[in-house]
Amino acid sequence: MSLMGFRAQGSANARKMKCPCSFRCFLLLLGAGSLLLLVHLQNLTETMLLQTSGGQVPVAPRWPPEKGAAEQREDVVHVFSPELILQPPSVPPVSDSLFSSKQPVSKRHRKLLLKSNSAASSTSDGGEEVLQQLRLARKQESRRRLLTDICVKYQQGMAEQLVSQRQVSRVYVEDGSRLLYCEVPKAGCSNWKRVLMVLDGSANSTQDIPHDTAHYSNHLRRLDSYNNTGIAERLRSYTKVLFVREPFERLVSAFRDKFESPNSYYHPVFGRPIISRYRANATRHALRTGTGVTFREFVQYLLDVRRPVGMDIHWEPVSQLCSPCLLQYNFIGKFESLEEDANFLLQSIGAPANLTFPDFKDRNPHAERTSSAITQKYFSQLNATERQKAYDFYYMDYVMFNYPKPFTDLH
Ligand SMILES: *[C@@H]1O[C@H](CO)[C@@H](O)[C@H](O)[C@H]1NC(C)=O
Ligand SMILES: *[C@@H]1O[C@H](CO)[C@@H](O)[C@H](O)[C@H]1NC(C)=O
Ligand SMILES: *[C@@H]1O[C@H](CO)[C@@H](O)[C@H](O)[C@H]1NC(C)=O
Ligand SMILES: *[C@@H]1O[C@H](CO)[C@@H](O)[C@H](O)[C@H]1NC(C)=O
Ligand SMILES: *[C@@H]1O[C@H](CO)[C@@H](O)[C@H](O)[C@H]1NC(C)=O
Ligand SMILES: *[C@H]1O[C@H](CO)[C@@H](O)[C@H](O)[C@H]1NC(C)=O
Repeated sequence: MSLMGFRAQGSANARKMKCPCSFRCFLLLLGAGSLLLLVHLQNLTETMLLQTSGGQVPVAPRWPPEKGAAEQREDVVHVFSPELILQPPSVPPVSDSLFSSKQPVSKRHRKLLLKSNSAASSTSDGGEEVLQQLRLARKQESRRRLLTDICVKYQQGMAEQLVSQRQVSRVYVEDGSRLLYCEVPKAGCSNWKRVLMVLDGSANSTQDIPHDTAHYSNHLRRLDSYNNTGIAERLRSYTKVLFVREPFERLVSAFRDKFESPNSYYHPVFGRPIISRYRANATRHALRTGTGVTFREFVQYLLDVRRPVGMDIHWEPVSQLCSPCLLQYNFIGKFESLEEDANFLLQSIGAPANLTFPDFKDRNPHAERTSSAITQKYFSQLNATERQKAYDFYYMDYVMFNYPKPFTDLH
């Protein structure tokens, strides 16, 4: 069962059975006045019935109906012709605190349902919120499906490989909320670390955590620090989360961050060899400090098969950094919709209601955030061949996460 979303345990009378309950498993109530419509999502009821009656674990059906993965438009809210089931969900009210470490996911989902339910029946805004949740759940489903399709196509057999410690070395663990987060630099990772620190109780609020504390205080444990049993168990049962960003934009963001402002590590370690290799008439000063690397020099380094200095996590493709085909993430968020995706995730895992995703810009807070216009400007310094090579370099990230070609002349 590779493509399942969030796993959850069955309810009271099926407690021992592990059920593949996913985001699709949301029982969501759509309310309009007194009319409550229970939307049947992806054989949801069937799943629930099996779950509560202790039946066989059903094979998760695919939704939406088969179609070329690339054609799927995740942004489109499908007008679903739901098989409406006019039957209230048989979920007991839950009274324990919204956030407790031992709580199975299904309970949280039920709470979400109850919350949505009461919201939906009292205000129309609540109904909109439910629709929004549905839309985001579908988006996740579509992202997971695309990733699986791409992995089957390009990296067949990958999922059967044994996971090595190196492959989980970027993954952070939050045992309390049973969360694994793969760190992708330049895609909101500092704020994610803050959130993880609040979740694990090492901070009260994301506001209290300065950038360096988020990155260098050793509060957060990485998955490779556990033994093989610990790794396997967590990979099997935790919610695995990945946040990605448009690859060229991520690259430009990394370049600006590391080379355009003073940096006592990147200038000497990367800047010096880059300038010395790719700049014909480098001054002594430039060679000594490694300061002033141009974007074009940086890209030349990136694309050089014999790089004078190694890779770095800030520009390493996500497809390598986080091994998405191997780890089969349950949740794929995007930097382009960071807050929306992140808050949806937080809500789904039952995070405290007052914990929302922060909006701190850590690096060079006065510099403009790298946008697609800024990215285009940087890439205009390259010629067509270089742009194509850079695209090829990030090709897997482009297709795995459904980003369109950034320039029309690319193939
Ligand atoms: C969180 O707040 C409480 C009460 O204000 C305080 O006692 C505790 O030390 C704080 N925890 C952290 C990690 O700052
Ligand atoms: C959220 O609520 C909890 C308890 O209700 C409190 O300890 C915590 O400080 C609050 N966090 C924020 C960011 O307000
Ligand atoms: C792995 O770690 C867990 C918890 O730290 C421990 O209980 C278990 O015995 C360890 N397993 C092996 C094979 O070392
Ligand atoms: C290097 O400097 C020399 C002399 O200043 C100049 O003629 C030459 O064009 C420069 N080469 C490059 C690649 O800038
Ligand atoms: C683009 O730049 C590279 C150097 O990075 C050069 O080798 C190549 O000839 C250029 N291509 C074109 C089409 O100008
Ligand atoms: C579940 O979904 C599958 C395929 O999507 C469909 O063939 C089947 O009839 C559905 N079952 C129910 C009970 O809706």
